[in-house]
Amino acid sequence: MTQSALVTGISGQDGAYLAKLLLGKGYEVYGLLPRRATDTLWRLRELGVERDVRLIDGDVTDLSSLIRAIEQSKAGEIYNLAAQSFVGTSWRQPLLTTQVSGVGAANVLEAVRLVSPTSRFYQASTSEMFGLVQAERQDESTPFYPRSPYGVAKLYAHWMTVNYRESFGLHASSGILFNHESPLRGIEFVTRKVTDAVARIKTGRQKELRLGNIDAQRDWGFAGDYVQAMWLMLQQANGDDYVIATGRTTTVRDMCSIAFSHVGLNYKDHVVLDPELLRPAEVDVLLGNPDKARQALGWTASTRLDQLITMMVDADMRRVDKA
Ligand code: NAP
Ligand code: G4F
Repeated sequence: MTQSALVTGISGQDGAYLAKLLLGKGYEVYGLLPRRATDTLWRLRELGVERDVRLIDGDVTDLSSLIRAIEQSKAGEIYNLAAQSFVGTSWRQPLLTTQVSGVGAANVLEAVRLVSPTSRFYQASTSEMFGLVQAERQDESTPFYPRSPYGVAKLYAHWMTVNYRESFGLHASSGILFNHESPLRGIEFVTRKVTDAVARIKTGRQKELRLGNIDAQRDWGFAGDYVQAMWLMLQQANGDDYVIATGRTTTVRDMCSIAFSHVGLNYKDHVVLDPELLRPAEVDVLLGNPDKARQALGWTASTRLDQLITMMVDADMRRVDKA
């Protein structure tokens, strides 16, 4: 029998890669799509799967739409990727971030419990929950210390996932994913902001790139690798929590250097530090320990940062050439 999966956040970076992965495995893929005034399907289109996914009108802040989506899709696997996922915005819209990224996950868990308690559930948790890190390399037992309203909202969603697993026996897993990027990354995130600027500067469309804290360090991987880990978690006998990371960390400054030098430029000639872009509280460094995922899921990150960043610069060069 054909398996079906429901993905919230299907129009986002991970939603698009996950939809493509699941379709390739023969799933019927349903996506929860919130009503927006503009077209949000460009990522599914770029991956060539826009016509293959079945979209259901709904929103994670609206429980009844989630109940309808689970009934309609009859999904055996439910991936909750929906979020207000930009950390910077979470200080300016803390309550919306709480509703979407925190309470939204509780709504999905409730809908699963009420409608389809044997379905398997994935929660998109995040390394932002580690925030002010309490260990040099963060793993599943590292204490959390979120530093943004987004991190706090995600920590609530994480513990609700653990709680529904322990209280109701749901097959519920929390993937604590470290930063992952791709040519489909939103332009507001630092890697894509940099690779887009590199393409514009190289082709004379832009002169400078304004950045905030370039000494921040992140454990960056490729989104295409990370959605495989999501799927693997739901294939296990029981729900659990897993850190998904590369195990290497790099400064924003060094990531810029990789991006600019790929097209023969020096980042020092173009990057301008802008105090307006500093955050009220910063996560200085993230470095994940993915040993559990390697041992239990057989998962490892297969794309190096230089491969990822050059892939993103090349994609942005093609985009600006076409524009
Ligand atoms: P993204 O590109 O920002 O996608 C977020 C998705 O959520 C979009 O499809 C968005 O739709 C949707 N959404 C927003 N509000 C919604 C609502 N009220 N109801 C239903 N859908 C809603 O994020 P991503 O990078 O793919 O990340 C996927 C998930 O993983 C997110 O939960 C994120 O917080 C988490 N995560 C990401 C990373 C990372 O490095 N990428 C790391 C750890 C965890 P619209 O565009 O129409 O608003
Ligand atoms: O690319 P970022 O905005 O990603 P951030 O804040 O680490 O969050 C991303 O990863 C999380 C996982 O750890 C996800 F949960 C979350 O949804 C999102 O996908 O910023 C990365 C670093 C920060 O330290 C930031 O201060 O880059 C620094 N930075 C320096 N200048 C900048 C800029 N970030 C952005 N977005 N824009 C800048 O101009």
